[in-house]
Amino acid sequence: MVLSRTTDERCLALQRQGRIGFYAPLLGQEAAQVGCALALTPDDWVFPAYRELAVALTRGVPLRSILDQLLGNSADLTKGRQMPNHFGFRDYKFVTASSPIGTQITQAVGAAMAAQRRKEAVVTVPFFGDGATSSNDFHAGLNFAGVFRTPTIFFCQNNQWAISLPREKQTRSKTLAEKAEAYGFPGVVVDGTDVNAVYRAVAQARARAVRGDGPTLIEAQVYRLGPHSTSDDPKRYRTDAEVAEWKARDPLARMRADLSAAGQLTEAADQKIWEEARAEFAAAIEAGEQAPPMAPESIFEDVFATLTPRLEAEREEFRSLGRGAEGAHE
Ligand SMILES: Cc1ncc(C[n+]2csc(CCOP(=O)(O)OP(=O)(O)O)c2C)c(N)n1
Ligand SMILES: [Mg+2]
Repeated sequence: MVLSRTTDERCLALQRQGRIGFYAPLLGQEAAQVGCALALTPDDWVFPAYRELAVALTRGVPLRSILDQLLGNSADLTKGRQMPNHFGFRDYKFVTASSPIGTQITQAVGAAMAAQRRKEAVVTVPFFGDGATSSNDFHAGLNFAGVFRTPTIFFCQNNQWAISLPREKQTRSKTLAEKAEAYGFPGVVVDGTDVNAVYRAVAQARARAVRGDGPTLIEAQVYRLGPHSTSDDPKRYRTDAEVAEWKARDPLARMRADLSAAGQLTEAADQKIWEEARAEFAAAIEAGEQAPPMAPESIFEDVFATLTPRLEAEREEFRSLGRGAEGAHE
């Protein structure tokens, strides 16, 4: 949670400095993501949206790999071709995020059906927001999951806002979790600022899914303390008072208070955790910024095994402009 918070703060600054192009902070949602990810196994499949940094970190994805994607450098596994923050890590069963809202929900259900047929004891977990519960894919996905009792944990982070649209305008339902009832499986509301509560809810849902008892919808109630993304100014649509109310429920402060009260965290140990996170970030961003950019000529690769004559000609023209060399860029 501390590494995630540190990354969030630094990435917002890096974007303002023009060192990365775009970032979507998860400030306030750390406990929901970490609690959920800890209750999964490395064999489970994660289908994230664009805000799941802490899920990636908890699954063991190196911070450096995440920063490489944000930088779009030559070490970026998505080769600079994906929108920043839409990373994917095959080795960690962390499927590449796509920007259209909700598409990962049906994909996760399909993957769960495949796991069922292969008799694999794994679950699939689509991550999505309150806004995504209005998407077609949410309803199609939950319906299929209910009918086929797929091992899927629908993990909804209700952060109260879909960009500038508040939760009250998203649906007349009292909770988002209760929507599961219509599809014939349980929906659970959990305090997403409480890492232990989230962990328990997801562990229960996982046990149920692996037993063959089918899916669960979990609504983790959180708040997006930061902007929707670096392209957003939340002051235009919500009050400082509302933000302050939720800031008082900062999941990191809660975790620190709980651990201190239990005698499991000293002031010195806490400080050390923050220092280590800052040092880890500093080393990762330094290495990432030193890596050369993607070679421009690579745009001709990976679509066709053999280039079409037309693309071949375009590549020749590209080379003749002297821009094909490794690292050449403007
Ligand atoms: C199909 C589709 N419609 C609209 C958008 C534009 N859009 C991007 S993020 C977003 C809000 C999503 O809100 P929510 O699901 O609550 O997730 P959050 O951003 O709060 O984590 C919208 C409408 C989109 N990406 N895809
Ligand atoms: Mg939202």
